[in-house]
Amino acid sequence: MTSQPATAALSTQDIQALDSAHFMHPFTDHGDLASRGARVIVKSEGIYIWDSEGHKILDAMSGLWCVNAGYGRQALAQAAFDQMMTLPFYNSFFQTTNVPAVKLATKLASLAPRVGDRSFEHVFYSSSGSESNDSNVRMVRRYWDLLGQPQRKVIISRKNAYHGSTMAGASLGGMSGMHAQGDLPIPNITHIEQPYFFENGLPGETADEFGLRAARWLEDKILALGPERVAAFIAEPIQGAGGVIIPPATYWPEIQRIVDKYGILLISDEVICAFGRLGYWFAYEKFGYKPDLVTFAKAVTSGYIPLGGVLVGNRVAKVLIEQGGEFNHGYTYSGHPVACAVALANLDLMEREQLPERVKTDLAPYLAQCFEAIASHPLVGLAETCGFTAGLVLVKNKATGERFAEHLGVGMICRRHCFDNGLIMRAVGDRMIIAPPLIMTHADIDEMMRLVRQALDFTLQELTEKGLL
Ligand code: PXG
Repeated sequence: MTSQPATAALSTQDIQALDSAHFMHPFTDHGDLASRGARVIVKSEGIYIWDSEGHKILDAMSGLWCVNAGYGRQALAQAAFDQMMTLPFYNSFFQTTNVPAVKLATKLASLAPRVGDRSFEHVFYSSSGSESNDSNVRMVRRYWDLLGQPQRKVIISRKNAYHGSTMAGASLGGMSGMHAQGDLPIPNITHIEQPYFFENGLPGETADEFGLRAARWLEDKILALGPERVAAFIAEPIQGAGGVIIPPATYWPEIQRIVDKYGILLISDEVICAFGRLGYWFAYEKFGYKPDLVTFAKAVTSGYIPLGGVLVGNRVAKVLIEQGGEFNHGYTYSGHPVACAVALANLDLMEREQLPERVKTDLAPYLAQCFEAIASHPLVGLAETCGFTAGLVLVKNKATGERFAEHLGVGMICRRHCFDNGLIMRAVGDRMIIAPPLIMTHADIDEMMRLVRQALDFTLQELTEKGLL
């Protein structure tokens, strides 16, 4: 294809052809993409995006779990513009700093609630969730080295967790498909089963009993490894990319008991769950546990510009700062002034509009009510919500809970009907999930649920016609 001036108007087909020829997408089968052509997203406003053919689509995934403040927020664009004209970049390596990075670290420290003996006065910056988790591995290992326990190397995570796509991030994550490519996990990372009651609960077992049993897999693993070798446990408050897996109420308190008993560090990966998604600035507050390190990214800027980082709790910060000397780790863009300025504007907007509070008192209860109603749909075997995110499981037989065969790709069929009818919903296997912008009104939620129900009806119709039910 001949190259065109950047300003030339391109047809959808032109863009798709150039896309296929030059752009390697993340997590994408390019043979598949070339045959159907990528959907070209061209603009956005509020809770909607539009494609190049003019279709209006309700974005019930907030971009990719990040546009919490919704699209088209002028204050965020203005903050980026102003900061770019003042100081677009300067590094923070060599005894220099910048005002937005300082203000943001101060702001995040003020938003992160103190729990028990844990407080968060320090922030380490990166540009993504993956990088932040790499930083966590470095900080955790450095911490134990400084305390004279260099044998404490192993980080325990969970199967079906998502902690990013770098070597360390993908290793910490528990996605078997990712481990299968690239010799992962890297050494000294191991996984326990996830707390997914619907799949792993025993007949007759209550959710609370299962929550305790699932947490004790951590203790079993610590004992099998030898507690003196275990450095940290990392987990998402609820698993996002894994399919909105919500642990039973007994899970987190028991995890806390176990990490306390063996003195191991607790990393709360809140890349998805922080900044209002579960009705709190940080989700550890909702579940009442005491992390030492908190990973953040995504909604800290509502996704308008890349920024990530780690809230470093006093236990770790004290050792790294007071005993560590130079920490030989950092990124060019650690504390990027434009990203930090956008984050400040975003947090200010979220505070003014009381988005976390709104989720807790209004949006979450309303969404829960809507998902209770959709649970009666013949294809739905389970419908559950947590804060302003939700998942439903598509089943073949509602009475018995029998699942569809994996190769049928029923989740993808449902996702196609969503997309074709103006709704973005993610499919994780046969679990359909949403995480909509936190600015929705009840009328927006009603419209979203109408589209969800329609997609389920179309899926049911297609499966019936194909004789798959
Ligand atoms: N931790 C968690 C909990 C995440 O959800 C990351 C770390 C990595 O962040 P970066 O910014 O490096 O991508 C994530 C990212 C999905 C999906 O399909 C989810 C994520 C990324 C891509 C796809 O749901 N979460």
